[in-house]
Amino acid sequence: MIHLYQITGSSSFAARAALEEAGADYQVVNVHPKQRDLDPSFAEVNPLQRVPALRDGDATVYETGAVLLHIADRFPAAGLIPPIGDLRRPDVYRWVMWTANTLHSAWWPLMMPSFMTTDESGAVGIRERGITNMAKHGAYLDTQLAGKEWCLGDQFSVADIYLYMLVGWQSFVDDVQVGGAPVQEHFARVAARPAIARARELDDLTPDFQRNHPDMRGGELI
Ligand SMILES: N[C@@H](CCC(=O)N[C@@H](CS)C(=O)NCC(=O)O)C(=O)O
Repeated sequence: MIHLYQITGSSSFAARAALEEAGADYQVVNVHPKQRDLDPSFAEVNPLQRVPALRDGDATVYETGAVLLHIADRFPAAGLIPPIGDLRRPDVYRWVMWTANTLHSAWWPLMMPSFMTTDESGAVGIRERGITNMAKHGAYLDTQLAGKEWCLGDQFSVADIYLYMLVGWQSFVDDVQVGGAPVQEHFARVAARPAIARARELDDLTPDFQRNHPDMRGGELI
């Protein structure tokens, strides 16, 4: 049995969405964001105590990109990554690595600028630079997605799920949209998939990614 350690509406959404796409049999373990030590098994699965974290039998995996690639390999029939030897497979690696290294981390200066400096007055500049960088990433993504249905072209993959989640985070931040029409249309296409809609419902997210109950995380009031 697969156990997904999650905080609803956080990075773990991508893992849950991939498990839903795969039709996997899995159980969630809700982590309370302010009491991460409540369940000692969480630190056994991820010593960094961050979600998503997955226990799959004797294996453990954490880091969103790694969890997504593991799920894609674990459920080959779902076609969430081309098979080994298929020349489109490295495209998934590239997409997932770029998304993790660049897009995922590009949100922190926008969402939590004060965590990135000890100088209170520096937070404004960090956020402004974050907005400029996000505009560059959006422009790059527009070029990569123009004329394509999915990141790989005609095949849906875990790369689409990861990108979808991180574009959805635009709803957490005022006056920021990731990319133009190619990115936003890709977001809408992924959003319309039944498994993705189900994952949103399970995570209690609205279609534009807002939390229905912002005070309810990990199944508990915070
Ligand atoms: N690089 C990590 C980042 C994971 C991460 O920061 N997760 C956040 C949720 S978005 C978390 O676990 N926060 C829990 C907390 O800070 O209490 C990944 O991609 O999995």
